Amino acid sequence: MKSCLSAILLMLIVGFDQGRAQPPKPIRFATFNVSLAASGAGELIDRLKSGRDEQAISIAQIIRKVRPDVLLMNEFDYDPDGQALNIFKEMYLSNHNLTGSSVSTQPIEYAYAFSQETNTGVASGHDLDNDGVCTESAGSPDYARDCKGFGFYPGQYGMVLLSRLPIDTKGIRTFRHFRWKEMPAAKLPQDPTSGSAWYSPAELQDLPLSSKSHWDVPIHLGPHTIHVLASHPTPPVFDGPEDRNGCRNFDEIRFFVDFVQPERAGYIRDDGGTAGGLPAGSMFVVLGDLNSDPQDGDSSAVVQWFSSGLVSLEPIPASKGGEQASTEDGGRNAEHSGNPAQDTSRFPSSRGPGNLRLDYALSSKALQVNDAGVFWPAKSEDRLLHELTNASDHRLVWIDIEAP
Ligand SMILES: [Ca+2]
Ligand SMILES: [Ca+2]
Ligand SMILES: [Ca+2]
Repeated sequence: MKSCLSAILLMLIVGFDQGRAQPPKPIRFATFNVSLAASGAGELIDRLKSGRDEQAISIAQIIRKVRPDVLLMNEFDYDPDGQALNIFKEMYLSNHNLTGSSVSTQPIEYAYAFSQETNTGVASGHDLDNDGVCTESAGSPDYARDCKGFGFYPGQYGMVLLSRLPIDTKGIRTFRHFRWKEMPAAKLPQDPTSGSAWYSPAELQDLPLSSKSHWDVPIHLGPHTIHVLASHPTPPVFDGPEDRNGCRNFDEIRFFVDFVQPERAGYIRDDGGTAGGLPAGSMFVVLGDLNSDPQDGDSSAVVQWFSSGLVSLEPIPASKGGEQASTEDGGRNAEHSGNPAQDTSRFPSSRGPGNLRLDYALSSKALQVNDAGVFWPAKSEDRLLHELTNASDHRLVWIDIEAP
């Protein structure tokens, strides 16, 4: 009798499951420069802990609306105990009673997260901008420019990877300390007036390639592993005719292009001392604000990815909001040759570079991209959602990958 009941129960369960059988959902990967950098260490924690920080509410609403499975946040201040991140997750992302916004969204839980120190705001001990001064105390513009990565205090402009899929914590590799001079044929800047190297040998000994950090974070997807390659290369501006930031931007982007090609990755060493890049045929998704627009602005270094033949080029994430903003803002935007629907950032159009395509989610060719977008609704599409996007100067960019 008991076994008969079990058999009926089993049939019911199997029947129920079959009735619900659906094709596997695509996996949504996203990158978002959230611009949650404060003006002093620990300030972001203080701002967030009321649960009512307006900018953080808007950022959380965007994430809750788009619902990425894997999300890289750029410009989220790092603190060693992860307090700001925990508060943001609990009081904003997964909060059932998120207040202060007229947009209605469902809470979102990220069971897995990775964050670590970055080079931003860490003193180099050298005069890296060559203005004759090496400022030792945090907080001044010269201190920020002389740091290993531009920043007014350690942790500023940090990075966070959030995931609903398990992260292979033991497999994570970081490249925060990899020295720029160790890259073969590195684009090390020259002083155009003297013709000599911009950085002294002693400076190059202490200068990392990565302005924030470079992370290879493996994500488990059933029996498969997808490597998330996260970074935030320095903007190619805020320097002089030597173009030290433009040179660094180029090589920071090149690093991961080399990393996924075994024949080019031999020089790479991670922070634990392990050599080499990804094994041939690995699946990967490049995420980050790469600070490079293929057609406009001051760095076209991202073309290294587009011409590599290694990543899917279609569909290109786009939005109506980008198109609208370009027309509304005018100025430099009218001179751009890139399609404004593909812009992912909004900068001043007279004194600044205008709106650029800087943020990327690029997948290795073996992965099938079903859909892609920039979260930038036009006012005419949805005024409230449009207003949320003003919380950052960048927009969230996403791609949907078919489960392999
Ligand atoms: Ca200096
Ligand atoms: Ca110097
Ligand atoms: Ca543009």
